[in-house]
Amino acid sequence: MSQIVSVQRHLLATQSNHPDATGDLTALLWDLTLAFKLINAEVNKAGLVNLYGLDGDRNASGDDVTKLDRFSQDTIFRMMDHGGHLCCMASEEEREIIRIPAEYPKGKYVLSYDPLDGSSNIDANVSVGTIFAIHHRVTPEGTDGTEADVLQPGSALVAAGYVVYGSSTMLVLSTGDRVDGFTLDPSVGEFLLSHPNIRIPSRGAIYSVNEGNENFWDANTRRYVQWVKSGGPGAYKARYIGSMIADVHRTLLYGGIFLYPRTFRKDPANGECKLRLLYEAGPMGWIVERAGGIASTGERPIVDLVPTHLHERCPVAIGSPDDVAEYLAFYRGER
Ligand code: AHM
Ligand code: MG
Repeated sequence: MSQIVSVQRHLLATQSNHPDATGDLTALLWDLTLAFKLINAEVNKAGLVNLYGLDGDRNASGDDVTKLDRFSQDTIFRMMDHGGHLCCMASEEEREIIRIPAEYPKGKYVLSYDPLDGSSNIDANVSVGTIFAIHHRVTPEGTDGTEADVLQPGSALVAAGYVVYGSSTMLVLSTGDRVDGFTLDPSVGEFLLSHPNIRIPSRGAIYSVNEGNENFWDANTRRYVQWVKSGGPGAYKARYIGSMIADVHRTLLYGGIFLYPRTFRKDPANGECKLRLLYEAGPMGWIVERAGGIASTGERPIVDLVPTHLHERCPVAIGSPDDVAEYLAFYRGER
């Protein structure tokens, strides 16, 4: 029979592979998993306690904020502000960086997160999730963190992961070497290792993109999707949930490609992007790469982008290496 391994045990085992580790990152991740359990409990009972629906506010990117977005944002902040591991935080829901209150010690890490990705779907009971990314600070230890600590590329990540609050709740986590999945056992409130060392299939049979935007894509992306639909790489299915966390999670497990290309709707010259580099594209791309996949903007690896501001967005092509390589060949006009 296979061993039962909790996320805590797994983190300690991972830490022991790094003799120079102080345990700080392990403790930080530990705290985060408690925040995820609290959010999970709330997401599960949302319908019962009237937490569904809008909060009447707009977030830093101009989207409507739902009550569960607010709850998730507050929970992560209240869990992480006083542990002494972080110098500051940044969230999709907050316009500016989130400072650690003056009375608490400032740590050596910085946390960026999307507290509840896909939340526009929540009233229909569609899977939503939390995405998180952890960098080492670049400013002097012991001081307040600044934007410089947050504005780092995916390639400098120390750890990242996401939680899907779904039919079962799952935490997918990497501290760099490999990607592991933990399923929450609600009867004991523990994340248990269920998907050790996840590797993305080299090719899938699913493409995932919002085809409602097709008329506003660049011509090469249109040609690629037409090619897939006409059986180019084989018989492919379309799957699009509209919740990045769920679409990328499926792509990680089953293979295939998830696209959110630039759309040329409002700005015909430059186009516009939907997904945020720091809170969505960067960490999800880094995880998929750690599992053997590719994450590209079309022009370059997503993890190479150095954000110039907190709410920067970028185009996204994420998935199985063979599928994304084909998309990139189309995108560059080589096919
Ligand atoms: P959100 O963070 O406001 O929920 O927006 C991000 C979501 C992603 O989860 C998803 O991939 C994308 O928006 C869907 O966009 P669209 O509705 O344009 O297809
Ligand atoms: Mg989001």
